[in-house]
Amino acid sequence: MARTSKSTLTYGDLPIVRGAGGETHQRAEEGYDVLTTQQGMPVADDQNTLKQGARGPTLIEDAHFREKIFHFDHERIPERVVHARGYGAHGFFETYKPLPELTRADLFQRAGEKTPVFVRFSTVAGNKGSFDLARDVRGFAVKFYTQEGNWDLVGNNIPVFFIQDAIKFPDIIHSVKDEPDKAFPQAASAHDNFWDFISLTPESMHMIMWVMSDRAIPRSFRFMEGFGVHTFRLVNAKGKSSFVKFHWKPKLGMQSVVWNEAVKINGADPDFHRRDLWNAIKAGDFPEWELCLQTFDQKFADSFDFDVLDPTKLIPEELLPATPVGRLVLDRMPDNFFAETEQVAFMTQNIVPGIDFSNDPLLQGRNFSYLDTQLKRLGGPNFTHLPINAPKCPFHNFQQDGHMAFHNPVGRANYEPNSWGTHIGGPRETAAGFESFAEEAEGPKQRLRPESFADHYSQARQFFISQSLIEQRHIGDALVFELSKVEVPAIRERVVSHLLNIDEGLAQTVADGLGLAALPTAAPPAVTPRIDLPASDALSILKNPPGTFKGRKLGVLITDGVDAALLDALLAAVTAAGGTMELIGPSVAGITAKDGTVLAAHHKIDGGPSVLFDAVAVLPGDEGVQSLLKLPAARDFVADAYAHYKFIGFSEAAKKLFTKVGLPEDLDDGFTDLTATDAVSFIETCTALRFWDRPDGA
Ligand code: HDE
Repeated sequence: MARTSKSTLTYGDLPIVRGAGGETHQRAEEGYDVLTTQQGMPVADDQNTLKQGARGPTLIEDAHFREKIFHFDHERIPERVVHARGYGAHGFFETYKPLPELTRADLFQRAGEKTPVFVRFSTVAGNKGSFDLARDVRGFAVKFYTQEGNWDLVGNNIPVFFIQDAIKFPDIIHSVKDEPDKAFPQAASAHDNFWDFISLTPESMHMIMWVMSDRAIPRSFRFMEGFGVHTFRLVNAKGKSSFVKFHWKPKLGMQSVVWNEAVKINGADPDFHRRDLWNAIKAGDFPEWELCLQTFDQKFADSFDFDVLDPTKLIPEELLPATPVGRLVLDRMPDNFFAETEQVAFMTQNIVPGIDFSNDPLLQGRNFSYLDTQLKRLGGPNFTHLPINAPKCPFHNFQQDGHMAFHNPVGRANYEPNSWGTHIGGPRETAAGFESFAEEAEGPKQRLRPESFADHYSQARQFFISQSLIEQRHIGDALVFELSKVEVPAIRERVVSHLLNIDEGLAQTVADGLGLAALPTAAPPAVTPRIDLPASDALSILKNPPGTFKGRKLGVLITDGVDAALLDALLAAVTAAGGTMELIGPSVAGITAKDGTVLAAHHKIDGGPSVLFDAVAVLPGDEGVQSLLKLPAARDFVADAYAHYKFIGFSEAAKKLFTKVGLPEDLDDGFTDLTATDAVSFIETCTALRFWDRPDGA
């Protein structure tokens, strides 16, 4: 029987999809158009089940129907218990210069060498279908497919963590996820369970400062830092070990949204972060990060104020600079989300010769958890055979069989040692293989938190005082918002009692915001006195502005009668700065400019609110502005851009809309009259990203 209606090609000739899902059959290629069952049997009718008579019962012998429904019923795998919502991309890591003094890791031996990588960004608390702009930590997991095996650097966009010991992980995660009786709130920490646990866990205070800061509402994955969090080891060929902290620094600089904007983005575009990454990579605007290392020896570790094994602490860059050693470039989106992003299995225990663990008790616990969780999620021990998880270097061992094994070695030898000769007998150990750093360890077996982990407030304060005043205000606002959702007053007060140990001004602000009658007494700290550490500017986003509009987006609200030449000038200026521009109109069908040109809009106004853009221009025609005055979405566009401190370019007619919205008569310096100022200067102004001097912003 012929298998295609259009050509003589058969199912067996189907091409293979590039890299991604491995030997995946192409679904929709021209000419490969015969629908078959999984067994390869051509299907004649995919519209109707097999019935006894036209209106009769469905027959169980309908194997095609049963196979189709059975497969559909099994499409889902368990979502990740944390970091369920994520988005990934392929790329490469390029080594700047060899680092043999520090490490024998193969990927750091040759300048210019490119190691393939897969990166997955995620939120922690929300489930797979939650929105992108939850206030949350972002995962930043990188799988390096090195020539000596896969190295997974499974990090976050915040350099410290809530807890010091892995045994508390289920507790912190249960507390932040939806409450078990109600099953809400989802993807939000603003509820009693979370703050109850936090208020009883002072070691979380440093991390709390970070998650209440703008770091937890990034503008894009492309504009955030990443951190390995724990102290790791690098080991060189002579067996010498150095401690290391890993940092990813975005080439485009850091940027966050404001909270009121985050709330609105979640409604306007729940996929804001994934769309951003997809659009940037598809447009060839490949995001980059530099891998920077803070390396140090035991002597430094001993002299440092905190225990380097404590994951609630960081080492300020002013004390120990982070040196760039290579760059990460993301240049290709997965072909199939499930095969790659969903099935990718990151595991902290995936390290390579030249990299090793420290005794950080959180890291040690993670090394158990990640293998265990993949078994549950991916259903069997052969998840390493999936193309996204398999090493790209040769790999040979005597592991065999199991569910869905698709690396099936041939021959007799399936054990080691054997006497079947080098080739037939299979692989052997090598002296160049991985060896654990021979760290001395002694002491009684005990469940104990070291005293060196006991200072919970000094670095929390350091983070707070390192922020600009605007960022400090955001931390206060976030705490007030979150704690206002907490129903039990005692929990609110307990949190404020910790804040008193961090910063009295902050504690007072939060107490005022919550309407507390009086400040509670400060929580008794485990260690007194708190050390007053100097501010570290590297911890602030706003003190490190990107000074570029590259990778950013201008939204232009237009109507009939818009000045097309002005739009051309704006587009040229944005493009020259490395940004993008989108048009928003009363309809997507088209806008007729003053000169008669018809322009298609990217968004109808209701679907293109100003929260989706980094800066806006409001350029209605003289007549067209009248229609905008009546549209709530147009009024919100302007009111929100203003409240979110955005730079706003405008034409004369836009002033009618400004007045309608109630903006001050005297426009502040965040406004640029585009009929009087050239587009290039306006975009230059926009590189500051926000006009924070607006007193009545959100
Ligand atoms: Fe994870 N974490 N984690 N975590 N984590 C998982 O593994 C866990 C921690 C991080 O995109 C799980 O595959 C424990 C710190 C990222 O696929 C699970 C502890 C940091 C991702 C797990 C921690 C992370 C995960 C769930 C405390 C920053 C997403 C699904 C001891 C350094 C990876 C999975 C991806 C995922 C356990 C703490 C980062 C259950 C037990 C600290 C980025 O294994």
